[in-house]
Amino acid sequence: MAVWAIGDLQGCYDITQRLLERIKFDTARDTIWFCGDLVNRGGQSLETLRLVHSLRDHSVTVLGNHDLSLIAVGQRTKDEQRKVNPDLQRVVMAEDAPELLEWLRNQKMFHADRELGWGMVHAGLHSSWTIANAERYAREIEEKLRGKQFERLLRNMYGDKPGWNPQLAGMERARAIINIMTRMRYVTPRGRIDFDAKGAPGTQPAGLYPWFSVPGQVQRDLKLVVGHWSTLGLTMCNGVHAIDTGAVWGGKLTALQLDAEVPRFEQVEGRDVPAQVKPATKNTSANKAPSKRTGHRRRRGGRGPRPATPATPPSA
Ligand SMILES: [Mn+2]
Repeated sequence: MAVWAIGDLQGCYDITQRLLERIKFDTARDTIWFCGDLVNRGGQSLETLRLVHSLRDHSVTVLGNHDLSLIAVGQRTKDEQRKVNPDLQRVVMAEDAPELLEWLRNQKMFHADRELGWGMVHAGLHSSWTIANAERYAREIEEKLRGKQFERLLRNMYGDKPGWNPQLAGMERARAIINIMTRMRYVTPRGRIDFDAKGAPGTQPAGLYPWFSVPGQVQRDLKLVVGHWSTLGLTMCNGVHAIDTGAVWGGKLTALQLDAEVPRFEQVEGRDVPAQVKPATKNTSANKAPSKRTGHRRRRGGRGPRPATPATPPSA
């Protein structure tokens, strides 16, 4: 029996299959934790979503920003759907779209397994959030997503504000939680998310910290596995294991075995051609305007786990 966590698939179906072969994934004995961002940019989002859906009894999925965007796109009119990028369009126009999107909408924002000793979230947790806090806030969003008001939530989730404050209520509270769990990379010591800085640590403006190493971090009783931040590379810091290694950008797709004595990683090569970046229609690209991807392409070749704060930018 093995429990594996796998980083952002981003619509890279062939690569996902190759990784499943590499780890000899067997539904009779193994479980996979998917870190979110199953779709978008890789060109095989529909196939990828069908694959993860078919593994639903043998896996756990937390939602990423691209997954939430896809669910939101699924609620729009056909005319509006024709404006989104072809990769997502194929998903929402597919015959089985209702089933796939309904399943996706019922996935988690945060997953914890105390027996295993691990928690999983797509982007990260606020520095003040314990595992119990994260579970509670995640359930708030999941209830809204699964409930009658899910369309209202999807319409109101876009936006960078407000920052987290436990007194927040309603849609502002939901937006703050969603931004932390699905979009955060760098934060200020006071906990404000910077939505512009996306590079590897060392490239960020002064006063910003990776969310997992900002001063005043609460002690958590579980290790965490996260995705979302492809320029970070494979990183282990303060119990946080970041495994989005940018498969869609020509990096690698990573699996981390969670029930191994020592961290065990398996990787396969990502896409040969890094994803095309084009100015997508507003709101199609996961809660934010697409950024310039210059310098985003990852080096090829072997990349073992990196220590906490890699100093070199990712571009070769
Ligand atoms: Mn993401």
